[in-house]
This record gives sequence, C-alpha cells and structure tokens, in this order.
Amino acid sequence: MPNALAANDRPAAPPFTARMTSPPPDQPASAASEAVGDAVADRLSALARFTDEPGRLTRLYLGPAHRAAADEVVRWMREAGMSALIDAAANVVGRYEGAAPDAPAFLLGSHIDSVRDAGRFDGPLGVLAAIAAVGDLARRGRRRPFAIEVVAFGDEEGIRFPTTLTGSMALAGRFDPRCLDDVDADGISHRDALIAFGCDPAGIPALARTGGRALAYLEAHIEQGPVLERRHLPLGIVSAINGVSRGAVEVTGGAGHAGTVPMDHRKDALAGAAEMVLAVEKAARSGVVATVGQLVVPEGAVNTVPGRVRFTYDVRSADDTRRRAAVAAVHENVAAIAARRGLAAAISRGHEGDAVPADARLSEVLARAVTRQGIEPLRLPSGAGHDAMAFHRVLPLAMLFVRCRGGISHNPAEFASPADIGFAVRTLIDVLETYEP
Ligand code: HGY
Ligand code: MN
Ligand code: MN
Repeated sequence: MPNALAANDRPAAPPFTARMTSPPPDQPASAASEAVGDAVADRLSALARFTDEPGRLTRLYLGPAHRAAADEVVRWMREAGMSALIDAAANVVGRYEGAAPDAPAFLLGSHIDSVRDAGRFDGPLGVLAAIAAVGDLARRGRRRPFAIEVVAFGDEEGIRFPTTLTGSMALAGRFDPRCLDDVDADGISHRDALIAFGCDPAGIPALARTGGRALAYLEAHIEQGPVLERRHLPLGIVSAINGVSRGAVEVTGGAGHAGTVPMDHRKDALAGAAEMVLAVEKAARSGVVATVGQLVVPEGAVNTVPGRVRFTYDVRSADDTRRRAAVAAVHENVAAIAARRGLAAAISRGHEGDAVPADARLSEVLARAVTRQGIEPLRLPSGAGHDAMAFHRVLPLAMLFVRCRGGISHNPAEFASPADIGFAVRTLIDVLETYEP
C-alpha cells in the first residue's frame, strides 16, 4: 500500500469556494487571488503526502504513490466539473466540454511524478492551478467554443526508466513503443509496470491529440531559477525551453585488493570515472550546462580497487549545435581517458530533445493575460525541461513561469507563495476566457 494517507485520515480537500473573476485591468490581484492561491497551496501539501519514501517526497512514475496521487487528482478534477480518467499511458486527463460536444480541446497540464526528495511544487503546481482555473469557469457555467483538458502527466522526470516524457509524447502522437522494453533498476519493464498500474499499452496510440483533436498546450510551472525573484515578478512567460542530451557511461576496469595491487598496475574504474566527470564539467562552455547527477560503484568496498562504475550525464543549451558539440566532446574525452588508463567505457545515449521555442501567438495571449494581472510580462528561457517539449511541431505551446523562492527546485526547500499561485490561476482563467481558436 503506498505511503498514502488512508481514506479516513486524508486531509479534507480544501473547498474551492473562492469565486475568481479577473480583476479590473487597473488593479492588482484582489483578495480572491490570495484565497485561490491558499486553496491550491493546501492541495499541493495534500498531494505531497503521496510518496514512495516515508519522510520525504519521492513519487516515481507508475509507483504506488503515483497511483494514489492519480486517484486523488481524478477526484479533484471531477469536483471541479470535469469528467476524468486515467488513460492508457497513465496520464490523468480531466475534460470540461465546450459549448458544443466533442469540440477540439485546449490542453493545460504538467506532471505529478517527482525526483527523489523533491519539492511539492515542481509539476503539481501546473496541474492544480489548471484544475482551479477550470473550476472557476465551471462554477460560472462558462462554456467556450472549445473543450478544455487538464492533464497530469506521470513520466516527466524520467527517473525510473531511461526515457522520459512518455505520457506527453503519447498525447502528442510521438510515443515510441520501443520504450516499453526499457527496464528499471529492479528489472521491471515499462510495459509490465504500465499493466500493473492498470493500463493497457495497446491503447496508447489512440491517445494522440492530433488531427484537430487539440488546439494548443499551455503549462504553468515554477521557474526553478532565480530570475523572477530578482526582478520582483510573480510570473513570467517562457520564450523557449533548452535542448537536452542525457546518457550513461559504464566504465569497466579491474577489481583488485586495495592493499596489494601496485598503483602502476591498476585499472581503477572509479579514478578513471572521476577524470571523466571533470571532462563533463569542462564541456560546459558559454551557453551550455553539463551535469553528472548519478555515479554508482556497484560492488564498491573500502578495501577494493573499483572494477566497475556507472555514471550519467545531462547536457543542455538553448543552442542545439553547441549542445551537440559539447556532447561530442564528452564522448571523445571519455574514450581518450579510458584508452589511456586501460579501461573500457560504454556510452549509452538516453533522452534527447531539441530546444523548443514557445508559440508566438499563444505567448502573446498569455502576455496580455499577465499584463491584466498588473504584472510586467517578462519573457525568459527555461533551463529545465518540461512536458511542453513533447508538443513541439505538434501544437502551439506556451508556458507560464511562477516565481519560486531562491530559484530552488528538486529540493524539499522548493517554495512558491499562495499569492503568486493565485496570480497564476487568474492568468490561466484569463487565457481560457480570451483565447480564440
Ligand atoms: O530535468 C528536467 O529539466 C526536468 O526537471 N525534468
Ligand atoms: Mn517539472
Ligand atoms: Mn523536475
């Protein structure tokens, strides 16, 4: 049973009684913004209690906590006036019909999976803010010429399996079925994990929101960086999402006795990997960031020369040519270090995504909505990846950034204020009210 709360001691879902109408353009957000921000903040805390690791927030794709959180999000979507289900790719999808049935949908969403020891805002803020926005239209009986779908994706962080964005790729019609053969650290395949979750992988192709089924995709997300805080702005509009290359390197040398193997006879996989890690860092020149986030010595022991090491790399840039050149430099240096040290180094490429520009017209609708909140519409790039990337060249996409304290993210200290969350909800409402297909 997931470390979810039992049904009877689950915190009561905060009532969404706060009526929210967009404030007159010349006034700052009214008390309604605080109220709706508080309500979303309460639900973010409630959702954060669904974790696979007691005492900290870790909610991995298709794990028990993901299942419990998905069921809660279904409940909240229905309370907000939507029909809701969990689809074949384990996305939670809520739908609020337009003025006519079966109308194409305006998509809103973000993810509810997390990294290990995560903050409670990265992902869920975008889902819960969207649910609050739709709830406002529903309470007013407001119908637009399009449907609205809110999606809680389950595989944005890509922590459990080598690929990522599989849920959003499914909706974008870009799902690669080969990823179903990927296995996690316990040898469980993606396919088996989906089936155990209650999903039928055969149903994934039919999820594609292509062929006119969808109009646009808009994602609200914490900035995960310091810019908005430095500019004293609650919100920002994303200009583009940086491209990313992930991979893993398996370094193999020769295990040996730490006390007896002479230094000039060693094939020390960890010492070699350490040089390679510094080569990854060195590949990060202007406009490129490069990170080794994981390094494992599987059979490590204090008195054994390491024979095998595995580490990951993550290289990003707004400039795809620079990113690819940096990755090539990493691969070349890894090979050269391995050769010099008599090691073997096997490189496996993981998730790759080109830089994704936001759609100009949709971003302009968003910028006008931000302006009507009395906020300067600052445009800024996203260093972090998001589900929005899946819709590149499929749907017009845009992102709304919400200020987060110190730019901290992927860390339990992550924080966005209820007032800023309230501004985000009212901005989403404004977009849903003013967007014309
Ligand atoms: O890795 C990323 O940029 C995102 O947080 N998954
Ligand atoms: Mn995220
Ligand atoms: Mn993240």
